[in-house]
Amino acid sequence: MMSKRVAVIGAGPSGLAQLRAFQSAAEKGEDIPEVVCFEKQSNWGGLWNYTWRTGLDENGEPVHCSMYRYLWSNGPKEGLEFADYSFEEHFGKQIASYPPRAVLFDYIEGRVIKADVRKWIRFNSPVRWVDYDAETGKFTVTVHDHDKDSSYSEEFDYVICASGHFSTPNVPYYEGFDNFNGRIVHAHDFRDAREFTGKDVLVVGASYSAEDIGSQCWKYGAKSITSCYRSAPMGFAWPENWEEKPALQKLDGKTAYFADGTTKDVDAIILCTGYKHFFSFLPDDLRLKTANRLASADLYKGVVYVHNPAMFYLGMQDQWFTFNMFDAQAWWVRDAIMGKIALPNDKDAMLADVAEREAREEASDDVKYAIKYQAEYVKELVAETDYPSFDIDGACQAFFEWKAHKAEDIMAFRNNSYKSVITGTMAPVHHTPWKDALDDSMEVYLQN
Ligand code: FAD
Ligand code: NA7
Repeated sequence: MMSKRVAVIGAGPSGLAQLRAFQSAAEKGEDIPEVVCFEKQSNWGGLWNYTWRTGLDENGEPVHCSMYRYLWSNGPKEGLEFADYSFEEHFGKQIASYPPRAVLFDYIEGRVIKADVRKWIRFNSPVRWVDYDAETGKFTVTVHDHDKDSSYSEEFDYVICASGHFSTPNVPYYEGFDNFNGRIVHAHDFRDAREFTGKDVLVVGASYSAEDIGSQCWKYGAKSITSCYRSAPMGFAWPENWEEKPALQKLDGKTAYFADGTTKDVDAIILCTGYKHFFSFLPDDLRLKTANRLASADLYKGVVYVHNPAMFYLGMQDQWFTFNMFDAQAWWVRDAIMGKIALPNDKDAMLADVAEREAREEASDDVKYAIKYQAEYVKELVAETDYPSFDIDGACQAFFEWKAHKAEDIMAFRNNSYKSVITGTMAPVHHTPWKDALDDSMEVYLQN
């Protein structure tokens, strides 16, 4: 055993990728550092670990989960498949392309059960604070153990922050909210679309949450959906009881006013207005400050914190690629920590890398360009480690088809299937069209 100690904050898909990366090196006989993963929740899986709770959890901590019942993958699973653990290996057969949350949770969990890394995780253990001492070159991580109801601190040589960035809601205020006689809820606290059956629902925002939560409400019988955008409409061919309007201006009683002068009476308002990168446990000198974009600020190679290269971040980018990108990052960070990859020894070189990534991202606002941009990033990292290489262009192809299927019919895109870039097998067509599949349990989904 190397004497170095590594702290991983969070056991969601990113943190678990990090544990699997170290375990795979150990499996090959390499000398790995001691890895300790701190997880605030009582189980792993991050956002994919569903809870009915909202607000504060059983320990009084902010609830992490932003997922909701009936959530199915919003992109094809062929874009996120682990290169070292295929869907076929996990389920014993190929499955349809847009699995519900419970199915993906099972898949994420399957790989780390196999790797036997649960023993590295301390659950019910929110990290409260991290300090870096330049003299000793060590981090002090302060944690609250809710099982024992006690706080303690330990020293580490490296810290990897994998705490996610789709959990702390961005909640705007609009005039008239205080006097509105219905429910106003952010997407983070949305749980069951059946709450809105028969209601006129206003959805604020024009990105994934607005599209999917609006679609859930539509599927489970809302009377009407009105969505409104600040910058640009989503522009899909919506069903007849869904209307897309420009920016919300104010509420007066139950009446919503929009920028084009039109109004609509609504029963409930769902704010799908995005999330904040929020790290209450990090001091100024370690805390990442970035917008939700593909080239995050201050991260060399998208993972090394330029102001302290013993501090790493996983999964902080906006995401086309998810699980396989977190893997590429985790394998790369592992190798940087284990000395197999050398980091530049001056900050300017790292900042130049960040600037180059930002400029390249800003060169086009075309969606295909953005998907390819992130694909190139995944390729770049995969090429520098022993993470199994896979057909990343093939994954892009699945994303391009997905985009076209959404444009064709937003309420039917999940009925399509794609080819695995890991095993080469075509996914079966799901047995029930998405709009009619009201039971999204794993048992029902796998009945193909
Ligand atoms: P998270 O999943 O957020 O995990 C972070 C972990 O860190 C959590 O377990 C949390 O409890 C823990 N943590 C946080 N703070 C602390 C602390 N102080 N101490 C200890 N532990 C802490 N991606 C897809 O690929 N397909 C989809 O269909 C999809 N749908 C999504 C739907 C919604 C509503 C949202 C919000 C996201 C969706 N995503 C989807 C994207 C999602 O970001 C990734 O799939 C993935 O969950 C990110 O993994 P992560 O580990 O980086 O972060
Ligand atoms: P996103 O993708 O960050 O989108 C946030 C949306 O909210 C976007 O349309 C914003 O409009 C809009 N927004 C933000 N602030 C406001 C205010 N103040 N008023 C009106 N509209 C606003 O977040 P999502 O929750 O949709 O998606 C996050 C992840 O969850 C994603 O990766 C999915 O996988 C699931 P803008 O375009 O900035 O004008």
